[in-house]
Amino acid sequence: MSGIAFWPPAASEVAAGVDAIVIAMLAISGAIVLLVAALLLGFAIRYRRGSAARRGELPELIQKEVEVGWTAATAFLAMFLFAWASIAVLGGQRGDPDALEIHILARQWMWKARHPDGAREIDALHLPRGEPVRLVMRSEDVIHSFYVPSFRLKQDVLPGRMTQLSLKPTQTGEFPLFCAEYCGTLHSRMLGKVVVMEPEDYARWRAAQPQADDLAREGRALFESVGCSGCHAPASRVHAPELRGLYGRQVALADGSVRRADEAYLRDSILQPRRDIAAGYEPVMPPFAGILGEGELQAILAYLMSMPARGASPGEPRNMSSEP
Ligand code: HEC
Ligand SMILES: [Cu+2]
Repeated sequence: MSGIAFWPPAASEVAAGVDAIVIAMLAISGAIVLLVAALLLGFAIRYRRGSAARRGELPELIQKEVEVGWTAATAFLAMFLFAWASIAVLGGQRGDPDALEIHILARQWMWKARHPDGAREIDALHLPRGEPVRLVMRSEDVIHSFYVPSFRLKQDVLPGRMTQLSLKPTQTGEFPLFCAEYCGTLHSRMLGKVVVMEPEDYARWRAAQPQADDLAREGRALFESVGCSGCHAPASRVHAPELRGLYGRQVALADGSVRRADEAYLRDSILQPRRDIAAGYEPVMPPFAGILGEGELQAILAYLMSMPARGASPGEPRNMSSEP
């Protein structure tokens, strides 16, 4: 990519709205600059040395009215812009439950993406046009910021905390992806591209990618090497729950509540097992927060999510058939 695109294409659903706000703010700021410059010039001429203009104290009343007037007007203007921008930006973040969920892992200095069936890519992100997408983002090290100017969207990516970005691409093509938070020596090279394709092309692209197997396989090796299997393997002497087919199931907890074992539940169960104890088990599992890196955790999660329940219903996406 060469040069700077001062007005990149508007390629997401919120882009046109954001542009309208930018133009309105430019127009308002421009009008204020003109007004101030004109007054400055006018007063400089009128009150130049030796002119006959009247000088001295302003009448008290006029002074007060002008003061109240401009304070109220600018406060109103600021609140109006605040409301307008909030509605435009937050409206797009309400999130669609059926959105395509893609995981983004940022690290010094690359962007990694993982698609629902496990297809992975680095410094590139393929998206289908016209479909709602939710990016679930985490950082493995420092704070990064996911920024796609053509989408008019930017979101910080933090270590130890998940952030989300909902969007809907509206144009096919390739759009640059930047890191917009200084994150070390090669920050300026933390670049990628977003490739928006027609939904059929995206489906074809995804099907052609190597699937989750490699990530899940990595997770399976970790499952043994960090000691999970010592308790969770069927033959273990520790009384620990069966993890096969856990993903997506309803889980009864010791406090009497029931939760769906989604990815967030699995993640919490590994990092902070004392928070949600499975009913009928002792809270003997050690917390793995600070022990597993984000990448390792994602591999283990991919492994857990890839294990089908015995007699799993078809239709559930499962992509690893091998036994634990
Ligand atoms: C010392 C034995 C032990 C080790 C080691 C261990 N676990 Fe556990 N795990 C348990 C027990 C007991 C429970 C049930 C009580 C609870 O929910 O904390 C459990 C619960 C879980 C759950 C929630 C299951 C459910 O039905 O709600 C998950 C997921 C899990 N472990 C994954 C792992 C992973 C991944 C590792 C390795 C990083 C691991 N465990 C290491 C003993 C262990
Ligand atoms: Cu960065």
